[in-house]
Amino acid sequence: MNTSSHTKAALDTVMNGLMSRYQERVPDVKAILAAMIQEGIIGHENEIENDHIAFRTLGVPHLGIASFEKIFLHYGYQKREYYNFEGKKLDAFWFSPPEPHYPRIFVSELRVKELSEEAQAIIHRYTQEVTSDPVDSLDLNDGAAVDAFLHQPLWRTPQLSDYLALLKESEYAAWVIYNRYYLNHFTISVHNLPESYNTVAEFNEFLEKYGFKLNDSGGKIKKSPDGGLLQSSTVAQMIEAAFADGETHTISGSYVEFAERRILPEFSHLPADQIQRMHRRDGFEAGNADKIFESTYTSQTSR
Ligand code: OOG
Ligand code: NI
Repeated sequence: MNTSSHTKAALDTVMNGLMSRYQERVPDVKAILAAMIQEGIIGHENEIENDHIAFRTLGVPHLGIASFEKIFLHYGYQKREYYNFEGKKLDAFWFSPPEPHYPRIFVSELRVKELSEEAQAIIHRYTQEVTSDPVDSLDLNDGAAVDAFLHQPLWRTPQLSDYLALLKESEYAAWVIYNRYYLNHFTISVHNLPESYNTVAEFNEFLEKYGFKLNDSGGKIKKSPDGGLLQSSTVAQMIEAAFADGETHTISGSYVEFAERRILPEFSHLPADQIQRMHRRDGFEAGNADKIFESTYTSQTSR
């Protein structure tokens, strides 16, 4: 095998590992796929196009995007635009995949230094256990090792009191201190689905008919100013979380997103059967993302 087939095999192992843990944690995934089959939208789960996946990180030494991105850059992903989320104190980038059948990746990072002294101290109590970049000691060509890394705790299980203190100041911080690198969401592309289901507006209607609860922050449909990217998402599923000292608490886990990428104006003359990914609106939109983050926030999960 040459280097590139090695890295592809490793990337496939990593993607499969991420998706299988995610499906176990988010029962909505299987339920949505089953509803799509029941409705006749797809014949089989493997027909789904995964628009992108997303991860959350903490901006502290040895962690954050600078560490996390090394994994996917190794597999041929390319770093693209930067996004700033002022109120949520987040930085983010998206990464385009080495081949069009792999999902894009959206990675965000909390600007920990902008939090209160108290919240910073809580975060550092955990993250200071990490004294060198953990990705540097991974063999990135060993997909199973990377899969294990992405699902292993990087720091000890938090105290419930620390989680609750963080939650008051930054819901994002609380989410990461417990969930770490767990896949935050995967995203079903709707624009290639059959007619009557190939817009976010119509797909939302189908989801609500089957009883799925959608994030309504800023409205159920998030639309980019250029009109090319429309997104919606479910409200995060709640998980029974085991904290230190045997305490348990119900907290936000992960969610599912839906994306419609419209054909760019310069390709609007192309016949429908010639339209490929490159002809559609790419990338992300800060205004949409700002509201999608709230899929795990108490304002949405407790509605
Ligand atoms: C990511 C929210 C943003 C998108 O597609 O714009 C996002 C998150 O909740 O971590 O997924
Ligand atoms: Ni997303």
